[in-house]
Amino acid sequence: MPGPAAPRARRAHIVRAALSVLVIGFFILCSVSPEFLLSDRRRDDGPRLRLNVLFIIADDMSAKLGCYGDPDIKSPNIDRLARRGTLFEHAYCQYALCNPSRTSFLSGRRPESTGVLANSTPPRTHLKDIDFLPEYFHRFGYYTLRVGKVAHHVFDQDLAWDFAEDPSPGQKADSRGARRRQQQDDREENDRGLPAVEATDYGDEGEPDGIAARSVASLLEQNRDKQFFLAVGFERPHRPFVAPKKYFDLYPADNIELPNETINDGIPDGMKRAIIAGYDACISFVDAQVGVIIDALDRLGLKDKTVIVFTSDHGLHVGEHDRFGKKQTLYETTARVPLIVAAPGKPSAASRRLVELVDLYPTLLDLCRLPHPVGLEGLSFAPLLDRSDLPWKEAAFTTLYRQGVLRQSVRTERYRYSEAAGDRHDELYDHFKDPHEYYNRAGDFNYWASRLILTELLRGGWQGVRAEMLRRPDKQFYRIGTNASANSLVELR
Ligand SMILES: [Ca+2]
Repeated sequence: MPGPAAPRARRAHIVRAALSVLVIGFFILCSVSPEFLLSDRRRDDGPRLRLNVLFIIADDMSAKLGCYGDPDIKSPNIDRLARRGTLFEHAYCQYALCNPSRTSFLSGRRPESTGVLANSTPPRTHLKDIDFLPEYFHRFGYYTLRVGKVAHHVFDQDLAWDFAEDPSPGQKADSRGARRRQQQDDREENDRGLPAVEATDYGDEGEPDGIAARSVASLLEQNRDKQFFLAVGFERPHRPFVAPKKYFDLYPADNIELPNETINDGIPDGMKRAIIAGYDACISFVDAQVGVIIDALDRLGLKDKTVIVFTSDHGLHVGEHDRFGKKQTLYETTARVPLIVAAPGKPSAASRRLVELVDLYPTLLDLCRLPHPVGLEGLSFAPLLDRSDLPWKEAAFTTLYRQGVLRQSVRTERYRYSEAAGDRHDELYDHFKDPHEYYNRAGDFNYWASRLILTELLRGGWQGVRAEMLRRPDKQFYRIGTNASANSLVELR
């Protein structure tokens, strides 16, 4: 008679056999293809395998860089970032002022929806329940870090981050720097609104942006094994135009060429040249800080795990249209921004397609394989990172609210058209013939048909452009508005 030990022996045999199968199977799997395991986990969207995000934002930086074809600007670090990613030649902000622009791209919504049209309006005034970009990434297990000005600085606390730091020379460097800068800020008020300019005798590490870049390098090292979303906002080239002297040495003021449109406005030419030189020096200074961050990322082996974005909240007039240190216009100078996106595995390219800062939110979600929340008003341009010349949306929109009047501007491949409610002061510029926007064609009979099309394009707004893009990938024709009749098909270009 078999005792009670027999079933136990059978069970033990079965368990041993099952374990053997599992172990042998595991080794077969590993020997065939270690990547198989990796790809399998990728199919599961394993959170550990999602890409990190490094989001670098400059303040008031026009697309005035070597990689954008400016032969006078020294920007070797941003240029090399452009060579390893996609440089967008026609990227536009939604509002040429800090807080409205930043609130827009951080919320993924346009200024008309955020209701934030001034620097004094808190970002959540009309958006209480939404996730801003870092908050959404946090929901999916990302460790979110902020260094410097990402939202408009007085409202940076309104967005939730896992870690936040505001570099200040008063904390880590010689306090003379902070005092001197304050004096410059005060001087701005007494100087016809012109930006103060000063070359300092500090090293990069004594300036706020230098501190920020080195802090980011350190944070990358500390968090290299985490899945992170790290945003760094530089203070420059926003006024006052202050940077270490070595960057001013790159731009002798006597060599600065004034834009053609400068007029006799009582400001001495020498002062104008000094302001332009100061702005250019600040661009090169920020470029060097970008280099510090990119070098750290590469040194830490994070290049193949991290999406890098470089952009600015809007551009700045520094001589163009005879404005010095001015934003809040709807000219190309302020609406256009530098934008570079470098993602692992994507080719190096330059894209002439129209993209908008409001597109960044869904684009980053796509690159990190996160779902889209409802309410986003941009369009992911992730496909352009694979094919930079894909047919794309026909128009970009920028808004401005001043003195009680809402002005809106639409940019197509060829034209910029801006108008205010009530059809006052319309402006139409033909970028094929007039890239500096010297000649307003709004009243020119030769442009009446184009103006009609652009007016309707502005009326249809971003929804009309997006709807049409999804329906008509061939892009030969544009259907005016969203509810247009069949005979409203018009050739746009
Ligand atoms: Ca700004």
